Amino acid sequence: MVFKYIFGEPIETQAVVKPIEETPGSLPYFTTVRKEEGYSFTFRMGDKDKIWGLGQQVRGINKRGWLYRSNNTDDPEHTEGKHSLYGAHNFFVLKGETTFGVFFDYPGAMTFDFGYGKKEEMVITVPGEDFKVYILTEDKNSAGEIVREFRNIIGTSYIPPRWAFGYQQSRWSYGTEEEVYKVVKAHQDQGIPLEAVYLDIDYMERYKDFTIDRQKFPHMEQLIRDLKEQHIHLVPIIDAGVKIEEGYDVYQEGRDKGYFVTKEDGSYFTAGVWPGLVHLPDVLNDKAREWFGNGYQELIQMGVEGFWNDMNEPALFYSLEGLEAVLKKAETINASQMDLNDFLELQPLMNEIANKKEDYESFYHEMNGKRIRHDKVHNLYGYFMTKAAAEAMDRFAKGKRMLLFSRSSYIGMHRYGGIWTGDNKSWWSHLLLNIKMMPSLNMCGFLYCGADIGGFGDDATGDLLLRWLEFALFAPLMRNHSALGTRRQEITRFDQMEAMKEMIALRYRLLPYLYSEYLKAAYTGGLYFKPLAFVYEDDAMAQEVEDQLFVGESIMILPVYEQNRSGRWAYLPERMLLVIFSTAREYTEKVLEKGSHYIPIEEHQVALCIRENHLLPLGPGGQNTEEASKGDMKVLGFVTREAEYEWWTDDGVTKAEGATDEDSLEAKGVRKGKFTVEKDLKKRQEGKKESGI
Ligand code: MIG
Repeated sequence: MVFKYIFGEPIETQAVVKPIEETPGSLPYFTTVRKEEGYSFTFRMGDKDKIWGLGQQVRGINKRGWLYRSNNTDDPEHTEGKHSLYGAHNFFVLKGETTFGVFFDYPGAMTFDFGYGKKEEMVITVPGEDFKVYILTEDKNSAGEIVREFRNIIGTSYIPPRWAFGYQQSRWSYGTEEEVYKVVKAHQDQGIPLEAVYLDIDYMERYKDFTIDRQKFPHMEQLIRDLKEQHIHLVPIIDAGVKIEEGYDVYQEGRDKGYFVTKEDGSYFTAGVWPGLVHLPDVLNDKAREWFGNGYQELIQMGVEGFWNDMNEPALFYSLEGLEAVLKKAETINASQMDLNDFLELQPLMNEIANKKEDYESFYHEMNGKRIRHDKVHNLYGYFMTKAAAEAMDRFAKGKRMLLFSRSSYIGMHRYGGIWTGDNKSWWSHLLLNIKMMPSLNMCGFLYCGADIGGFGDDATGDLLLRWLEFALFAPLMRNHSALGTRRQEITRFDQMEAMKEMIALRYRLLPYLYSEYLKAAYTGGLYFKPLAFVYEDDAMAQEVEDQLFVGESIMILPVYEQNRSGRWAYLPERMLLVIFSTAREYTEKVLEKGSHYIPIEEHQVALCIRENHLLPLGPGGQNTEEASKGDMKVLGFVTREAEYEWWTDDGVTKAEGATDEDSLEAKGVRKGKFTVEKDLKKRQEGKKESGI
């Protein structure tokens, strides 16, 4: 059951797409308190209550015991002391004696205190008057079913083209044509599958959106064509801010038509980002959004089939006013007479100039005929920038699935694109963070997700990259990306390259299964990455396991996320078949009983468990997703009676024209096959080595 409560006159965020009648009265479960500004909602938690959700956030899968703030922020330090990352995903399930789901459709900054202030108190604070709250309940008190209910009201998640499940290589930046060709060649020489190469900000002319630096990319059209012939897609970045420069058509048009956000006095708000001074397109305004989307057209016509949208929190290095204030302050201080107090006053001025609250409160959007101050809708900016791109793709590449993902997001954007989790670091703790974040994102509708494999900031080591690949080979978005100034991170640069290559090859063998499970998760509101707690709702141990995940219905993965480890402990909530892959073709199998086990997993190995009477189809693999989707499939299985696997697929490129959530799967192009296996237990219990399947 879904109950909807309306406070004031909420902004239409389009997060929820199913029409739901308003429920009169006040929120169940919570004590509502009217504050001077806004409301707070308090719920007394039981000792054992767990909280799942909130999407892109720091810390564990169980969100209890910390204060989270939905306030989309460009902050590259994803440490556990932080309260916000790039997304605002205001949905969670509380699971305990009572079990319910909650979604706060409020696009301004708000907080979720999950037992931070008081151990047993949940306090949700909305510092605004206008918002909607959805409360979801379900007969069996199943967290998974509540998530499904939620996913059903927010609409089908974005489905990328199948090639976007291939291995992708990025770097800030591959700055010239030659460099792109070199990266491609380095992979091809080693027989490493590669399906996308990314262009970071340096392909543009002085960081101007929708331009190409022709000095560095004189033959862009040909580059795109050449790569595509080899099944490789070139994926350019688009930043939110539009450079202020006379003669630059995007700037001039936006300025003349009034499509940028404005300050109180009606003049355009000016900020500093990569291009220098910029205006921000008012993507919350329908006309401005369509106009900004038109910018993608030229690249699409050149053959580009994928984009990544960056800096759309929106990130502000500074505002013009903010910078002026700092410089003015600095002028008042005389260096030779400066005392420590002056210094301590001066020092943070520059450090704190970025992404300032006062700046976000100083500009306005024109949304559906209403002038709205930015901070009230802050968390929608990345969502609507991505919607601009998605709508443009529908106009300029009709009927074709395109790759699209964003850094900043809000629930609702999950229908238009995926996300990458931003500027993580080459740290083992961030591999673990990646593992824990994925299921939470899935709960909020974001399925096409991934972190920068190997880590973005800081220097990666070969063992970290390898272990990371061993997890990320299960993630829909499998992209290696790293920052300017860090150690080069292509797999060809490490001693462990052969092992890394095998893990990528294994990804391609798993592709039919992973893609099938992705389609199921998207079309049925299920989780692609599932915590054990969602599979074994009555198993107390399983409730707490956060470093093993189900991927789809058949397998539980056991990633190794610590350095210098040749194995790990794992908890099996039931008897399962352990499969350890040493290469894409060689593996060992062993039945393990329910309970805790130490499992040796060498650096070059990846471990997963198949559930009893479940199957894992394996494809032939190949150099690209097209090859990997054809040909004979084998199945691995742990079959003690019989097992069946329903295999879903489609053509991988077509976007079902105008299909609505109500249309049948067939109408959306989904085809289903079936594997059935009957087997006797004896053979499987012996544990045997097979190769060359
Ligand atoms: O201020 O475009 O998260 O992936 O490489 C940094 C350069 C801007 C942040 C993105 C990152 C990208 C980088 N960008």
